[in-house]
Amino acid sequence: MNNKKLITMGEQFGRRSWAEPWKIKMVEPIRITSPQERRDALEKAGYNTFLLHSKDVYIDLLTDSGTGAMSDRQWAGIMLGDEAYAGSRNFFHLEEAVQKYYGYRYLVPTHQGRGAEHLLSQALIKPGQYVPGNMYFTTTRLHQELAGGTFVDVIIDEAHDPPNLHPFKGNVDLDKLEALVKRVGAESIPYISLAGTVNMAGGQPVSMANVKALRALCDRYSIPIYLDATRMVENAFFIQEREEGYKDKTIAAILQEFCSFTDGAWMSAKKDNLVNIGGWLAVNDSDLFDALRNMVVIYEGLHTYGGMAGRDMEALAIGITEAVDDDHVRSRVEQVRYLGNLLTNWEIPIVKPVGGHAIFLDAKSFYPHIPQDQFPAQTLAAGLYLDSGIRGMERGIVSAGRDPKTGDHRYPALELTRLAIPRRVYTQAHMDVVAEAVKAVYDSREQTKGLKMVYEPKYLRFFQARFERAS
Ligand code: PLI
Repeated sequence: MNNKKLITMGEQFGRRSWAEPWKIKMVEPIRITSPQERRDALEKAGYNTFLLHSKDVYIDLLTDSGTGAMSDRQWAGIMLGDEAYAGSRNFFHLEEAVQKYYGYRYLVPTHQGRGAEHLLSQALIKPGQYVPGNMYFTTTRLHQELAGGTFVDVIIDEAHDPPNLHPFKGNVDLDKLEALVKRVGAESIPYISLAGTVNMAGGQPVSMANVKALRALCDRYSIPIYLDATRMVENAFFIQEREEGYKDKTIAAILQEFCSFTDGAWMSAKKDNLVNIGGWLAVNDSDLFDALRNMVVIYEGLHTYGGMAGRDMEALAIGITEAVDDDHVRSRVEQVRYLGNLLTNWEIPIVKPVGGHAIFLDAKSFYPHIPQDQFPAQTLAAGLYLDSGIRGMERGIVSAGRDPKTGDHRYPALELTRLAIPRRVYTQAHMDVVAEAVKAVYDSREQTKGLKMVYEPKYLRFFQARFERAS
């Protein structure tokens, strides 16, 4: 692994530039559709970008989950799959990689992140308990609720304010957390659900100082901390860039230090870990591990594959190693930032500072004339697809769902349309095309009408809901 910082030509000659630390060996053709084709496709999809067929999409920024490009080494690893039902050697490679880079003792493999969320929530949460965290994530909160818990948002207020330039908008507000502990009692809090970076806040990081202080507070009340490590490598990059004392530390060292303040982590390996499918759960407590290892065989598969094929585990073990390479992380975040800078130069409202995995367009500011219950962010995702075949995703009122107690819409402060950048897939030219498309949609914003929801599934409605144009 090469953890030396790359000195770019740009830095050498006083310009700021970067280039990807890889070259392209295989390409996948993509096709731009006609405006009429896009109108037909979007109508068929009920104005929901999740329901589009990917053949009708030009640049696919729906998600950075499972959409990255694997390296030649990962593909070589696929050929080394040991497909034994039990005790596959690929599992032991994976276990070693997680222990080495994340530092936890025990590993439970799962088919993806929500498999791990299910196991952890069922193992730790008792009905009536509260789970504080730094902003909700859709699947995470649902699993906590299905286990009988109530999620409580204890992120700092700045996270809910798109233009606020706080460098660590993912931080936990320790006063909010302590007030909750005092109100409900530490015994009603099974764990803190800490995410680094925070997806729904715009890919915003948590500082090392914050996790250290959180650890001290939790130790006072004997509350464990479990980390959603899905994009923790990107979080480590922001610590290296912004936090005093970390400039000369490697991403790998920062990642390990951060994890050392937590009791375990769950992972959607489809993001940071550079694979198309996979996940894991890792803990330090041996009793909890026994419980999880027993549960995984009910819901995912035997404890040495957890829903993955042997080849998937090998690609994942290699992906973990590649993910912490400093040059890789830097070019990944800088590509997202490149797109953000283009949009910022045109004064298009986005969440700032630009986060690790995506640009989040501030749909409330795009469409101040569309009320939140006419789904401004869903409208914007649809508008961008109609303009150019670019697919983004709603991250606002539709994603927030309904309050399970009252049945009313939740009205989140953030009404965002996310353009997530897959890892190692698109070029700078694609980013230019995306920026121009967003600008075209922004320039015609005043004529845009909102949407009404005509079909709503019970769980995680954003995946399958259908809409029509509001009259
Ligand atoms: O999609 P899964 O089941 O592998 O992982 C669920 C999950 C957990 N935590 C976080 C922070 C996520 O972002 C996440 C999945 N995110 C998706 C699919 C996304 O598009 O952001």
